[in-house]
Amino acid sequence: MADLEALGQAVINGDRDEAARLAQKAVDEGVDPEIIVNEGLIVGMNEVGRRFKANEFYVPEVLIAARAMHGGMDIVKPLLAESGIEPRGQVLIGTAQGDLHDIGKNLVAMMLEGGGYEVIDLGVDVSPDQFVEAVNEHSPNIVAMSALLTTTMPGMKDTIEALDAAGVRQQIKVMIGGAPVTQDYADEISADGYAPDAASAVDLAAELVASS
Ligand code: B1M
Repeated sequence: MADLEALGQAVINGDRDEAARLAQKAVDEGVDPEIIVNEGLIVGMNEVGRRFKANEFYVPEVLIAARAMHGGMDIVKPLLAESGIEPRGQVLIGTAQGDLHDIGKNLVAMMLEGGGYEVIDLGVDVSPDQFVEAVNEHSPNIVAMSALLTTTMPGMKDTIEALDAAGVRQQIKVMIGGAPVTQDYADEISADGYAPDAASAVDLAAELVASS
């Protein structure tokens, strides 16, 4: 019988092969793909987020767990697409213009995927115009920006202003983060939310989607 608890545990253990094997086994046994994701993969990734917040897990463990989650998702994703199951929301993510630091951004993206969001990753050094263009193309729920340099933080403000000027600011929520970023800065530039770490970013995304 499909063991979704073991699937979640394989994610926590960062065992990609085991996660893929258990996901395939559940699929073969006819378990609903949404249940495999919600009661196996996401449960595992939520626990990873909790341990990361509690300083029981560090960046390497989270990255390895995210890789295992992807191993399971690779099996289930085509079935989810076929069955037309909607993700919890769509997030457009990138680092602020001029910023090449992507480790934190990648962690946030992986945790969001683990939390059931569809993530479109624009990569690093994303200009305000590129964010606007991508919003027009994808109509996401959330635009998420990461900055690690004090000198690139203004790129977040410029992006919010560009979204405003393009007339799309009201249709999306903006969340920001990164080591030098604070709640005060988020308030100052009228972002909708700030998260201090990747696990909190998932909680914030849920709040923002619920309030949109
Ligand atoms: Co650079 N770097 N770096 N660097 N680098 C820092 C950030 C720095 C603090 C080092 C220092 O001087 N002590 C300093 C910034 C000073 C400042 O502005 N305050 C600095 C500098 C100055 C530079 C260069 C200018 C150096 C130079 O060339 N003279 C240059 C700039 C390049 C550029 O971006 N244009 C540069 C280059 C680089 C490397 C390319 C060598 C490399 C980046 C590799 C890569 O990312 N692919 C690098 C690295 C690795 C660092 C340090 C060592 C580590 C950053 C990191 O990955 N942390 C960093 C010093 C340090 O922090 N000890 C440093 C781990 C990561 C998991 O944390 O990104 O904070 P973080 O993400 C966290 C949270 O912040 C949050 O969640 C994550 C997980 O919990 N979070 C979000 C992040 N984004 C979020 C978004 C959200 C929500 C939460 O919502 C959307």
